Amino acid sequence: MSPKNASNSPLSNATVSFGEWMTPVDRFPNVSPATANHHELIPNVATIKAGGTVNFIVAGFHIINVYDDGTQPEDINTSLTVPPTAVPAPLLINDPNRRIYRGLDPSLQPRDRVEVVHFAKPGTYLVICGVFPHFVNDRMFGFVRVLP
Ligand SMILES: [Cu+2]
Repeated sequence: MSPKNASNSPLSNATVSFGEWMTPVDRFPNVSPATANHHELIPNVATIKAGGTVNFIVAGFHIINVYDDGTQPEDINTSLTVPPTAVPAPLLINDPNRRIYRGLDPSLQPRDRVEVVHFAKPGTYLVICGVFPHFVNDRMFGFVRVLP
């Protein structure tokens, strides 16, 4: 069986921590305190090869939005929003221009989950958290660099 695309390359995938639980914190038995969540993508720039994937490990109340090659944070129209399905929760940024992936509505999800995103073409892709105050106030974004 021959490997396809980047599936056997060392850069076939990367893991990005999409929000992090601070320490010390006690989450037992099922507690996710918003004040104990760090709003950052780590690493801030992930590198893979075309045809590879990024495993976004989401910790906290976050929504993944991926924008096409070359999009910058300033290009995002933050006046376009959508309310989360389950309220009360902060508004979610909903700028569809050049958006190639929008993740699950966090208001319907547990506070810890994984979303796996495939990148077919080379480029530099902006990844933002669409939770309004996370992106606007905390600048919660990063990039995926996809090599040929
Ligand atoms: Cu967030």
